[in-house]
Amino acid sequence: MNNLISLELVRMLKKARKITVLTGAGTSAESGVPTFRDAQEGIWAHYDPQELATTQAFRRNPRLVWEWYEWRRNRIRAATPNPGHYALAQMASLVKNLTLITQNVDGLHQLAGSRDVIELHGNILRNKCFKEKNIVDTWTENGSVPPRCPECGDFLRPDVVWFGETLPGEALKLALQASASCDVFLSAGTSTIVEPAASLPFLALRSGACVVEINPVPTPLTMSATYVLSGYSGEIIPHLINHVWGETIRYQ
Ligand code: BJW
Repeated sequence: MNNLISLELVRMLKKARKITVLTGAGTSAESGVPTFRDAQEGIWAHYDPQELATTQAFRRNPRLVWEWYEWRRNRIRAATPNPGHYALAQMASLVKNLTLITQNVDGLHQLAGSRDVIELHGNILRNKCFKEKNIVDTWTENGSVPPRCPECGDFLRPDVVWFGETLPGEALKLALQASASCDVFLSAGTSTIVEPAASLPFLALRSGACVVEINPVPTPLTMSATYVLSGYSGEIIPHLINHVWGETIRYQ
């Protein structure tokens, strides 16, 4: 894999003062969490997003949506971080200023030790009130599926961002700032299709950053990226840490 990483890229990463990383479902694929759009294994190969990941779908059939999320949560609770997650957590200690933005809702970056992760699409392990949107940690089980908000009695729903919903304002603001002000932007394991996250690497490019894509498959970013490292993030990111900073991965 050495020949994948050019000397120029090594120099660029070594001298970078500010690195911004955007991750997507592909970075958790090696932990056994299914991606969304991969043809065989992707979630949308088996389920229709319009039936499950919109407020309209929840209104139509809250029980179906809740149970689908429960099934996914159980898979995610059983998953553990992979070497790519650990390598990104370690990168934060090697770079002066590293911002980690994720579209993932699985919390695996945090489990690997990353701090201050910007979660653009929320977190599947949290719940909020469908009506009031406040986070709800505990409720009484009375047989209702989905369970009810202890404050207002409306349904609870997962604290994730569905299609057509706006992203958490502060997270998006920080992500835009970090993308517009970095020297190097790493885009790992995302199809670069879902907006507004998909615009972040292009914002970085326009702002003069070097953009590195890590993905086994070409995406709408590939033609514009400064460097493309074609392969799995769980292999490439640990290799970068080793090759650029001379460190081996610590598994916490
Ligand atoms: C590996 C690998 C390995 C595999 N290593 N790589 C402008 C234009 C057009 C449309 C819009 C627009 N602005 C807004 C929209 C509408 C919409 C949108 O973008 N639609 C597109 C489909 C076109 N966006 C929204 O609705 C967003 N809201 C918004 O913008 O509000 C304002 C607004 C609303 C309406 C109109 C206009 C403005 C909200 C988006 C919310 C996304 N939610 C989801 C579900 C989260 C909850 C849940 O988990 O159920 O988020 S959808 C899903 O996609 C999930 C992901 O975070 C997101 C991105 O997916 P990701 O991470 O890229 O995964 P995949 O599967 O697509 O790709 C995996 C990649 O990994 C692949 O490339 C593999 O090759 C690779 N890979 N193994 C490295 N080992």
